[in-house]
Amino acid sequence: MKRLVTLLLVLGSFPALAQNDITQWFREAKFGMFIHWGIYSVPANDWHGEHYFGNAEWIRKRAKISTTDYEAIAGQFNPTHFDAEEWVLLAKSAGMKYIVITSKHHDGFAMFYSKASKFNVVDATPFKRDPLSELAVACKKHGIKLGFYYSQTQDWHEPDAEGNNWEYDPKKADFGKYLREKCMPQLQELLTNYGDLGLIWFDTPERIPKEDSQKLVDWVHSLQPKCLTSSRVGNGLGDYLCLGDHELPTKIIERPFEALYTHNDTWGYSKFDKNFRSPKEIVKLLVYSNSKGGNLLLNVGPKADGTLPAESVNDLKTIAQWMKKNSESIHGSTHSLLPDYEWGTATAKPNRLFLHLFEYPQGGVLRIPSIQINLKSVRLLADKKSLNYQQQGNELVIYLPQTAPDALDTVVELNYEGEVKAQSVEALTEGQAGV
Ligand code: JFZ
Repeated sequence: MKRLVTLLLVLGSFPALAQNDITQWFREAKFGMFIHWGIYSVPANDWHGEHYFGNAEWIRKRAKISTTDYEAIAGQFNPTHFDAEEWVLLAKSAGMKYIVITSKHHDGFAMFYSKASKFNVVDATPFKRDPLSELAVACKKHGIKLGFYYSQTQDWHEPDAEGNNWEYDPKKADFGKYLREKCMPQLQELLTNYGDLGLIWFDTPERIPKEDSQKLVDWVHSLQPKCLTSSRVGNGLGDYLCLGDHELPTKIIERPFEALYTHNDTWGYSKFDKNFRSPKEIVKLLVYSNSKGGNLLLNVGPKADGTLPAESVNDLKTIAQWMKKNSESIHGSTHSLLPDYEWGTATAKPNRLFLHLFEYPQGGVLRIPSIQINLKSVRLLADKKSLNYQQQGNELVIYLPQTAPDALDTVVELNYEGEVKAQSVEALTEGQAGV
């Protein structure tokens, strides 16, 4: 049982950011696109007729593919339909403010031109183009921040890195050598050749020693002081917190954070996976992340031909329609100090509260118990139509249309003056250690 206590809420006074806070853009972004793209999109979970389910970017390890066979896949990777601007515009229309793409996943293949390893998209594929540089240009043109995922510890192509225990003996691995000769030089390439980056998304720290995690964070900051590092760099370091995969916080987290979700049940593209989350579920994840003070990073897995799965394109277009009418409740907003309710949750700006109705109340009558608020107006955010309401004692009753005006998420905007007193869940702040 959650113990309820009455808190005095002063919604205009969120903690001020230090002037030089490099996380500011990230805190304001709210919604990002994660892209897991690599040569694993060629087998797409189908390895010589054997079907795999779940994370398609793990095919090499799961099927214990040899270096020779895996390198041969690169020879088939030719995504001629890739159009960086199309991806960026789709993300932008859905209200996403940043894109994070796999520059090198655990398979060790660089999706960028690299002098540090021949196992890269320009040298090892018939495509010969550098998709990350095309993406960097398109992001810059359309005002979207770009971040690179980089698997710093696992690299199944390298005997000295972690992960490939079917071909190499982990006891003989010289991790320092791999760091010096591949990981750090490639990070330098990424941080030098693609303009200003928003972040480096490190992942699966595994057994990385603390001094190496620190070395990587320092390396990134020495090359681009404003570039953020994710907490998965390991050992409690990093500039912002990545939650566990498919994890939503239940409490407000003051530290900048990101919840991350796949669209279906894999990060990389799988031929077999049609189990996509609906646009409504995605908006709900976005709103609940925002209602706890953080971002949602939603993944898409492009195909080997360079196109996005039709489901991802369609669903993001549906979300774009919702965003057009309701973005004020996301961008420029953050958590309120109200609890979650059975119908949904709230986000806030100074003097405004946004109620997100995911479970539309019976007959359109919304009852909020235990709230003292000096209301100026109550409206539907999408069309600014005023709604009738009543305040009796500490109960607020809002009279909405009988049926939901927006099946995804109907947003009610409360404009108020002064302070709000509401019944709230105790200890709303902090918690959630994450990864
Ligand atoms: C990692 C990767 O192995 C995976 O392929 C994908 O890139 C994903 C985003 O990150 O997988 C993880 C890492 C951490 C957790 C779960 C899966 N976790 O902490 O819950």
